[in-house]
Amino acid sequence: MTVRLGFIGTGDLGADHVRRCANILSGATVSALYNRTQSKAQTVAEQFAPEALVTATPEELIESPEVEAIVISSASQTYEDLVLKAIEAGKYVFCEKPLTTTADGCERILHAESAAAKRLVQVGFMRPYDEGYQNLKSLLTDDAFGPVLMAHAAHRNPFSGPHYTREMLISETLIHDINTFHWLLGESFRTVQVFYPRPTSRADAALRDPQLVLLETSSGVLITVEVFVNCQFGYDVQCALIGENGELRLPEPARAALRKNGQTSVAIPMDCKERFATAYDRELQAFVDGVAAGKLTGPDSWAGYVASATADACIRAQKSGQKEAVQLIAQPEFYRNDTAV
Ligand code: ISE
Repeated sequence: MTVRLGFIGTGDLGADHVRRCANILSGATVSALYNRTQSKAQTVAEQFAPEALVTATPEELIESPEVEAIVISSASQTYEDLVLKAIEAGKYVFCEKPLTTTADGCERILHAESAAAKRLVQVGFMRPYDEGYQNLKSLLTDDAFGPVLMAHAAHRNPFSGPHYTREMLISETLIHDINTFHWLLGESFRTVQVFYPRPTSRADAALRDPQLVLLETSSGVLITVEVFVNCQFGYDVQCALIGENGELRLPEPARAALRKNGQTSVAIPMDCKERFATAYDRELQAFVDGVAAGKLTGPDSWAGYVASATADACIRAQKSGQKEAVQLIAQPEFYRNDTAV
């Protein structure tokens, strides 16, 4: 069976997902494309899927009989409306993170999906598909490690575009770390606090880059996350967990070390597409396989909701300078037995 995919948003990451579908994934084909600037969708179609339909609106794509399942990588503000429309059309939908820009929007998706009585949504958190993170998770669940007490993480980008705002350090960047710890530890968060260290002079002062976020989980694990989106040197993701019996560290991506002129050097990836290339392949393959099997796996709308509700609390904490409580609704029954990655 070949799953016919429609792609909404063919910008940087969206075009990369189209390429992935055309060249790497098995069991899927690119059947339609939509982009706000239509010529961009046409260019991507010419490059990877000349037969694909280029639609004038996202609704036309969602409703097209040529499209069995939808991949959304447009601007984050458009996700809620598009995911709700896909659910209404009864179609499976893969939506990039954040599922919605605030927790309210995620709640509407939770209601719509539970009312449809069928899991239709997979959220594009790719780290659970990364081999290093999977290795961390399996060692963590090994009894020998003992309970986790603390964790330290860093999420660094070389540069942020001029469009980046102070809130986006949370809603677009930290959101990955929130989901990562939710998934790794299997618990959500109680409180959050945001600290502003001395800012870098290499970014707009209004951004307040970098930021240090303190997350406290329901069982009391304390997690520090450094978010630094203009670190200059590379796309760098670090994670260490400290347990009663030891420490676990995320491995660096495998890269050969060059010894030359009295120095050793190892390349650092420069963006997420490079750092998580294989994880992106695997998350989209899982989506295609889930659609073909009629049963999605991977990050669900509940994971999207927990991440957005925690991000909302962090944005409140950015403004208040205080510790803020994370307010979560009770987990609907519908999501309790979902298959995580
Ligand atoms: C971007 O949207 C991503 O998802 C990247 O993984 C993250 O590092 C970056 O900060 C975001 O802007």
